[in-house]
Order: sequence, then C-alpha cells, then structure tokens
Amino acid sequence: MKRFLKVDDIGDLQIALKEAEIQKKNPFGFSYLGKNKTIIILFFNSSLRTRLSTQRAAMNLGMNVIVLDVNKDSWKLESEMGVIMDGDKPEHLREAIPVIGSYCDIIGIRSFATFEDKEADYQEKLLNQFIQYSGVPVISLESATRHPLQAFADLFTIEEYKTVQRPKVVLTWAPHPRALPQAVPNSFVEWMKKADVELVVTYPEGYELAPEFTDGVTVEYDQEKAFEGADFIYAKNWASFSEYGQVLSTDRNWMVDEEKMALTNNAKFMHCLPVRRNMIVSDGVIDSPQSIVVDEAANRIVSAQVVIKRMLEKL
Ligand code: AN0
Ligand code: CP
Repeated sequence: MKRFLKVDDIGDLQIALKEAEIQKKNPFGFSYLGKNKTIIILFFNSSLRTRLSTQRAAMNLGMNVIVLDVNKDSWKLESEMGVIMDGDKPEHLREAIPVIGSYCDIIGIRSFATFEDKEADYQEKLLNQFIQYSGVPVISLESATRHPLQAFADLFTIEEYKTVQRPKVVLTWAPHPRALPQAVPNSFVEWMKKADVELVVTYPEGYELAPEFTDGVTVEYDQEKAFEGADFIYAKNWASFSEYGQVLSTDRNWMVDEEKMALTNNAKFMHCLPVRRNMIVSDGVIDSPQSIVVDEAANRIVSAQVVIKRMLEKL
C-alpha cells in the first residue's frame, strides 16, 4: 500500500476488518516487520489520539517513530509555488517534503481544512504535495476532507459491538461553538456506505455534506425520527459545506441526550473525540454504559496498525 487517504485505498473491507481483529488479538505478532524502519508523523494541527495511537501502532510493529509538531518545532513553510519568499516563511514545502522523506520509510500527516478556500481544501493540495514529492508511502492522519484512520476504527468498533447483522447507524450533527471540519463525517459516510449497515444521516438544513460523499445516502431532517430504532448513534459537529466553513446553527436542541437515546434500540453512543460535554452530548449519555467512545478511541491503534503493517510489507 503506497497511500492511505480514503476508503478505496484499503480494498476489501471484510479482509481489512479480519486483519484488524488479528492485530488486536496479537499486537506484537508482526514486530519483526518494522525492524530498522522509521515512520515520521507530522502535525500541522493539534492531536491527542492520532498522535499517540499512531506512535503506539508503529511501536507495536517494531518501528522507530519520529513526531514533529510542524507549527511549534519547525520552520514556517511556504506552500505556494512561484512566490518571492520575502515574508515570514523561511522554507518551502518543495524542499521540506523530500528532505523529510529522505529521513524515513513512511510519512503520516495531519492537516485540517483551512476553510479559506473550498476548492483548495477539497483538492487536498497539501496532502497531494506530500504524495508527489516525499518518495515514501503517505498516511493521512486527517486531511482537509477525510479522516480515514478514524472511520476505519469506527467501523471496526461497530463490528465489535453490533448485535444484529445489519445495524442501523445514525450519523447526527450536533452543536459546537466553533467551525469544525467536514473530514470526520465525510469519511464516516464514505466507509459506512461500503459496510453492511443501514446508514441514516441527520442534520439541520444547510449542513448538507459534499455530494461526492452523500450521494445515495438516506437523509432525515427530523433528528428524533432518525434516532428511532437506531443501534448506533454517531455524533459529530461540522461546519457548513455550501456556506463554506460557516457556523449556521448552534441550536442546543440537537445535542444528544438521554431522552433522544431512549428513542433508539438501546443504541451505543459514538464520537471520535475530542467532544464538548453538554454541547454535543449530555453527561448522562457519555457517562452511561451505552457510551463506547473510549473503546472507539482505543481502536485507533488497531486501524493504524493494519495500515502501517500493509505498508511495511511492501517496503
Ligand atoms: C477536529 C475535527 O472536528 O475534525 C478533530 C477531530 C478528530 N476536532 C476539533 O478540532 C475539535
Ligand atoms: N479522533 C482524533 O483524531 O482525535 P485527535 O484529534 O486527538 O487525534
């Protein structure tokens, strides 16, 4: 595997889920694969889970790990081609990327949507430069439009917890004070569409996701109706796609609370984290036995380990 950016990169989901199960049962079984191999993970944005779980996955596979917080510990990087670099950025990505590539065997990169330019975000300009110039396999640790390691871990978690063959999975928008990327819901939809689940997405009008992700997906604007009979409730805030990057609603009625969970089929509550309590979800729900957010986060090691293992096998 040369890159892991979206669902198609993982191939057959059933095979990937089987591999995840094997890795989870025997996390050190493939530690010989990473001997004398190095992964560099680069962060242009904050992270707790991705940063730690990806390191842990790479260490389980016997790799050396280097982590760089680009904004804090490196030079400011210019990304536009053809500019006169007389501003505050001393280095260009065009040199920085192949240099980083020369120090490692795999690169992981986190870089959120800027919300400045919808087209630039949806073209994944930064990620594509890493693919083009690094010379090594690239893993998305959440890009402008997708968060594939999260969606893979989410799917694996659903597989672990489901009690029916084809569970009803509801992705619900929930309020948040600041504009958040569409990457998590985009990937969640992208992966669920390929999985054996009944997917329903619910959000206030104006929060439609990019059609490339939601074409063919069932949308229910009435949140309570969407929750009826659900086996999994997956909450997430995102900013508007059409009014790009805008917060159109902070309606607290969309928070996931005990009353709404009572409409479900004793559903499990999921969220990628970090989550704002009593904005997105009530204390009562996240502290209940129905909440599986910590197990979900723990499975981020598993999804990263499947991906890194596949890359190591091809080095
Ligand atoms: C980010 C987001 O919504 O994409 C990261 C989630 C994994 N969340 C925040 O910035 C709070
Ligand atoms: N879910 C997730 O990716 O969390 P972090 O932003 O903390 O990495």
